[in-house]
Amino acid sequence: MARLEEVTKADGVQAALEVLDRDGAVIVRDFLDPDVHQQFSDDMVRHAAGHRAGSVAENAAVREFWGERTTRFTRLAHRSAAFADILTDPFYLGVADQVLLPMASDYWMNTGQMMIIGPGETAQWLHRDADNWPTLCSPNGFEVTLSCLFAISEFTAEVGATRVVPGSHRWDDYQRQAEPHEVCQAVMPAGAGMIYTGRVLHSGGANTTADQFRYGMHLSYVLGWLTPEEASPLGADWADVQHLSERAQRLLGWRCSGNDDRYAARLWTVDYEDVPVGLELS
Ligand SMILES: O=C(O)CCC(=O)C(=O)O
Ligand SMILES: [Fe+2]
Repeated sequence: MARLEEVTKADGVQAALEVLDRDGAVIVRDFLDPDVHQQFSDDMVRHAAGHRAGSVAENAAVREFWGERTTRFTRLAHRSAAFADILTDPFYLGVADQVLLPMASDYWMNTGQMMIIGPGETAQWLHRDADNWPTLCSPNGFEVTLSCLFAISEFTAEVGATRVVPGSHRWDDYQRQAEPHEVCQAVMPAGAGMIYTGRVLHSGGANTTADQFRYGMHLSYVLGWLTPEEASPLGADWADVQHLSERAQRLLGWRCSGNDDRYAARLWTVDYEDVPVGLELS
């Protein structure tokens, strides 16, 4: 069976980029700072109690993709003070800068989403996250999004560690189905994370345990000129973000894009000013 390669932060951003370029995914073993991890995990366990598994969407494909026994929720900057530290992790942003900045003057958060896979859940279908923007997901295309699945609890094969098809971002036929032997699982300890490109095939795994929950947190970025999955500034208030850096505010949609001296164009403005200026917040 295929295997995913691991790096540590000490190996450096370049080492992660090399594996990412070759395989489409790379595990960073020591991703989360232990204190941040503990605080975030405590907050998520508390919030999970208020959320049901499965979606109420009318669209059956959405309900299936979500997972009947999977609990998902977002608004993470509103729900945990520790989230901003993960959102602005220098190692993750270092990788994202290299992958996404060739195609845009900046990027913002696509979504920060808890994916808690419960006992009895079946495997999700293999997909590419860049299919959120279908015309931009093709073998000859460019990267529009970068994702990471953080293991908030340990990711074992039995509990539903993410399935990945290494190298599938480089296939010249995106209609091709993966063979079983091409699929591996991102088995990793709590605190680790798997960074993967928007063009690699992956999916949530099956949870075959009787009583264990897989706490995963998906955090992705998308080019600043594309619409993100999550309406982040509608879910995190100014009070949640006003103390954060401008970079974090931009990632969360509380600042406009295009603060690039080469261009006059700015997107996501209020009164054609930056968001806090237009709203007279700062
Ligand atoms: O839960 C996982 O491991 C991955 C889920 C996923 O890929 C998705 O919902 O887009
Ligand atoms: Fe996905």
